[in-house]
Amino acid sequence: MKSRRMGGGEGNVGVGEDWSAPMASGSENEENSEGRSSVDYEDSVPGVIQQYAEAPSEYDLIKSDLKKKITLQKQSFEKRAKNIEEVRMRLQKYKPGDYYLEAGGSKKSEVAIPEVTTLLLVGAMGAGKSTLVNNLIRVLNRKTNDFDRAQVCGDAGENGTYFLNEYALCEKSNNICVFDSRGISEVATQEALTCLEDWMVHGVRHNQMVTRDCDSDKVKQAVENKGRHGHHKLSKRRSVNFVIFVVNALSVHKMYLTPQDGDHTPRDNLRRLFKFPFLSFNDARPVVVMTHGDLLKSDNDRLETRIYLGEQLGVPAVDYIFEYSAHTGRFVEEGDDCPVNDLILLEMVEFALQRADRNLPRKFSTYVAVKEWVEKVVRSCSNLNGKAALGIVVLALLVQVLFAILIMAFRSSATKS
Ligand SMILES: Nc1nc2c(ncn2[C@@H]2O[C@H](COP(=O)(O)OP(=O)(O)OP(=O)(O)O)[C@@H](O)[C@H]2O)c(=O)[nH]1
Ligand SMILES: [Mg+2]
Repeated sequence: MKSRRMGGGEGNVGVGEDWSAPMASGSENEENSEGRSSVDYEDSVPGVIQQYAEAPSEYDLIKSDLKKKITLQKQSFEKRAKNIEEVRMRLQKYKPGDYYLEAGGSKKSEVAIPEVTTLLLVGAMGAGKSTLVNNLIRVLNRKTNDFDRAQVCGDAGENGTYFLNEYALCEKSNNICVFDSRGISEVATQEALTCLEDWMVHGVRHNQMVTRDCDSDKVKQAVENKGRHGHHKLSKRRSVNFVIFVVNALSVHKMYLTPQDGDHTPRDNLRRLFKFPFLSFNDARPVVVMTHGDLLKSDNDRLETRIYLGEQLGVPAVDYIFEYSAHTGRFVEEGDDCPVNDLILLEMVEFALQRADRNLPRKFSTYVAVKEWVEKVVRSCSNLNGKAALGIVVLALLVQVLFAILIMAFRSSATKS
């Protein structure tokens, strides 16, 4: 019986992870609390082990439950596919901040709502990021041709994306944009992480070139020649509001089949990339899109791969991983479209927008900053006694009142002029 440990507990982003060193591979022969490995235990109590071997393990039960849930979810998508138009309309009418939920005493007016909600695509080379952009544009705008905006690389994975590219998802409203990015290879992880950190902290720009130290001189020269116009300096810098993590099901399936003593570097790099803290917004980790599932042999292979991916990334396989088979051609012929696949894409976008809006940063407000400072002073005065405390509290309150008056005066003079 194939028995693997569940990796759900490893999903805490940033908690105890070392970003500079490759992660240790998961060990199935870990020692138990008594210092004995499970193999020793099996040798010493054969009767007990026989019983356990016959009963389904906890892992197998969880896995079969997940398989059931994924199958039910698939049926639900099939049923809801006829209402795809409703979801499409919702997304077309969407405005940044629509899904914001008030919490922690902050009102919507205190939140920095962006002009456009920006989603960043992150994933390995050839994972299907550019194809996903094209499919999103096709589905959201109901296009049957003229939707291949992003340059898709050839089957050999060459000539991929070397520039950050911004695409408006809804042509009419232009309230959601997606950034296609350069794929991340297995060997350049540390450098790629630094680049990602820069995008997540400082924002992204259309046409921004992405070269890496590990690129050959020939590649660097070619990319620099392509980007000679320097157009990106004229483009607006967008803060990333949420991340869509794109994974190729075939490569995950290969990781799944790798024997325990095999090379786990690709799996460790994938986990390391996904758990890179800068990709998360508070506790919200990137939404995962699993592509290329159509190339797996059987439905069971797809299910097992998705469950394994959820386990490795530490996200729920049912609700957090959106599995879709890309439409890879330039035209969609009559009967060639698949509403279930399309609905999966739309719901994935809605999922990303909800998380983007719920994690919007608060606006920087001088008044709020002064108010917080006054509160801090008042709190620290509780240790003092008598006149000194009273004096400091009165002074702090006076500063706050003075600030409020100054702000009001400034606003009224601004409206007059
Ligand atoms: N069968 C199948 N092929 C796909 C799918 N998604 C993408 N492809 C193909 O995979 C290849 C790579 O796709 P791209 O979209 O260029 O991949 P990428 O992630 O943008 O690659 P880089 O720009 O190099 O990082 C192309 O030949 C696509 O047609 C899918 O779901 N199923
Ligand atoms: Mg690409």
